[in-house]
Amino acid sequence: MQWTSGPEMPEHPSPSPPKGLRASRKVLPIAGIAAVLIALASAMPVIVRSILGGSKVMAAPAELPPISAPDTKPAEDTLPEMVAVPAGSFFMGCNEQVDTECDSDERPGRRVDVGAFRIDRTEVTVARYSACVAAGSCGTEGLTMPYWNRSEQPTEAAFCNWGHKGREEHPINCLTWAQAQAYCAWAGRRLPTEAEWEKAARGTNGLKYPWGNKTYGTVGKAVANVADETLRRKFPDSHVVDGYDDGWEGTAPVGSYPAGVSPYGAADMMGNVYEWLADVRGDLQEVRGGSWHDLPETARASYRGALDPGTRRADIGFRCAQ
Ligand SMILES: [Ca+2]
Ligand SMILES: [Ca+2]
Repeated sequence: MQWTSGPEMPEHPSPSPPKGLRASRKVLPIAGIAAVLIALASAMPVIVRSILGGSKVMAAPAELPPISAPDTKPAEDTLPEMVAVPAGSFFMGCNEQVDTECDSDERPGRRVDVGAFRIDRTEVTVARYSACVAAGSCGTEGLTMPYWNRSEQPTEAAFCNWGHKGREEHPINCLTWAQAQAYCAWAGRRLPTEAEWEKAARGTNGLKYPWGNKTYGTVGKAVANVADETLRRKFPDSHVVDGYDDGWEGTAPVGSYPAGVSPYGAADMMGNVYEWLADVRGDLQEVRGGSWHDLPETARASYRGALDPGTRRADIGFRCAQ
């Protein structure tokens, strides 16, 4: 297999802030409208009955067609566990006090207000995603074949987790933004905004990483699944964090690094897979967090990436918020 440094994240178009909230509004109304429609549909028989009951003029119809809300929402206890992030401001963007690796699109560092929300403790796994497939609300198209630059990328297909026995607890990857969005909608959730994601990842005080400011290989424990010595043993040309070993050359089962959780207890906010977000940048969709083939400079809490939403890559998955 050809595998050197892996596919690069595309160039960042220059940012046009503020985009976070604008993008989330684009996405949220879909869920909102659906909820209203479902509420209306389920209320309909009651409304009809009360109209009929209150009217002595109108004859009872011979037959009312049954109206029922689509019952696709799964039971809460079958969905990924969530952690709570309280309302309040946090430090977003480049924290120059602790981080000399920032790109221009992370500047300036500033305080941003975010309302209370919850976010999945882990990335959505293959097993969780397959429940949505079984319910008929998620698709499997392309899940075994990476796709970018308008072409399929078979050399990376072995890293796609769908259909691989033993990877049920690994993150679902090789899926488009729309497929991620569909899962969250089915779950009664939504993709996080960029600000929500970053707050969940680094807390309020501008940590460089979820666990603090010490970089990979200096914490004393594996803190995240990035490009490490395990990857280099399998693909000797890989650029990796020298001396750091997290045990996985591709994705790892979610939640494998308790020493690397964020101040709110969210796991794998750095590494394993990048995560699709609600926010857009021009025609591109934001992703965050770095992955199993990233080096430390791109697996930092404030690092930003954006991709064509139709991209399917083995280093991109997602988690939902609410
Ligand atoms: Ca690794
Ligand atoms: Ca991640």
